[in-house]
Amino acid sequence: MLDKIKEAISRIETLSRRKRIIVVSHYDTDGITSAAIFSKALFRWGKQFSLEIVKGLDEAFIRNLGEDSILIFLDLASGSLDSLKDKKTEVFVFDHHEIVQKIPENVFMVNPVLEGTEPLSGAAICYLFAKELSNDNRDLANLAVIGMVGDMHEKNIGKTFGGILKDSESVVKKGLLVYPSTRPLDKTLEYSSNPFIPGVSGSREGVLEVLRGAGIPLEGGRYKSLHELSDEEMGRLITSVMLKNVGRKNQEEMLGNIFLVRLFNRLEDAREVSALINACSRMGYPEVSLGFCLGNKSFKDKAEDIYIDYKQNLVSALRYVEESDKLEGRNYLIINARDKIRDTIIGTVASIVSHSPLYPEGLVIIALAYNGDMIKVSARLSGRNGRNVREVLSQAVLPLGGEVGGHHNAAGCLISKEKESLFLTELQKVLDVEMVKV
Ligand SMILES: [Mn+2]
Repeated sequence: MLDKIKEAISRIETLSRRKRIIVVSHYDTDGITSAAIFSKALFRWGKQFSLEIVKGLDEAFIRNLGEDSILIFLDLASGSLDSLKDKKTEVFVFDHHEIVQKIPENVFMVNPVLEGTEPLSGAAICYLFAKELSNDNRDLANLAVIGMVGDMHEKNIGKTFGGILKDSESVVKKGLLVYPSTRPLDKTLEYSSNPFIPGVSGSREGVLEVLRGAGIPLEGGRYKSLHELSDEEMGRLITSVMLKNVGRKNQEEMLGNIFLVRLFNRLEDAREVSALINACSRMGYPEVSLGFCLGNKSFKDKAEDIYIDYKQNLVSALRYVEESDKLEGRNYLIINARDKIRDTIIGTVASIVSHSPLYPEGLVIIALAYNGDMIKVSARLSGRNGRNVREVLSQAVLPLGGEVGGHHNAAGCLISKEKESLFLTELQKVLDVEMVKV
């Protein structure tokens, strides 16, 4: 892939002498960190450019992009190649998503999928680009680590990711994946909602019991943080948490690598930073998380305020789910939040519900929220075994028109608001019919 990156650099170098550059990136953590790395690298390279952060790409957006500029897409566009082929300008795509259409002549694609290398996030690809431009860009490696963690590419550390971790001087530790691993353990466990640990999350009693069971004492009036634990203590903590959770849906997902990255001259938990960046975007402030990633102190304070706001938003959304009327079947739960929950967090809400110990393995959870004249639909499967939720959505959407994205355990689609009741009827039909077959 480095050869591809080198070629992209020389092409951009030549083209940028007579054309402006427009960079477009995605609004999630990986997209924001990609944008931050790429803009810093372009700036240091002496290139002028403009940057746009988007929720997703649609045909109208692509049509409106100027053709007197080079177009550079980060962390997206692999699925929009058919729309890009009509652009009368050079297009560069630095992305890691699946390529479903033919790569047009005017598109230069840098994508690990093409190279058969280890899976990398958009931010990691942008970092390789930046580092190829100059070794001075190694200070951007911490952002690449956050992007990798944000896109959940962190389970297996391959050669490339290993190199990025080394450049970033991150600290990696195996352990329990509750975050932030930088706070006193009792607080981290008590406030952990992702993962939600039954009998521990939200329960002071439960937390103290787990810590006692693990033989982790109060020291000088405070508990150690997760990353301060010795290997032995970490082992005992894992046993103690697992004992409280025998038979739980996603036990092994709770174990993995903890990453500490340096930001604003402090070691921060990459998961926590990723959650903060995501929160800003989902609350409608992607420019704040971008400023934060670029190291701007005033944006840091703003981002932290938005993050608190986001968590409160999520709590009230979950309360709404608890209290509102739901359409319930034997193996499904439909939450129609209309305008009561933001479309940008409805997927997160559905995920949290699907991990809740209140609901059995195999339950299909479908949540709807308005987005202008459209409705955002998110489907999740509780646990691992059960119906393919992408197929469920596809069948329900088929008669109405619309495209479904996702996979077996998590999927989503957009439908027009006018079709709300029709969709709900179709959906219940699909869900009920299958129940008879089972
Ligand atoms: Mn990504």
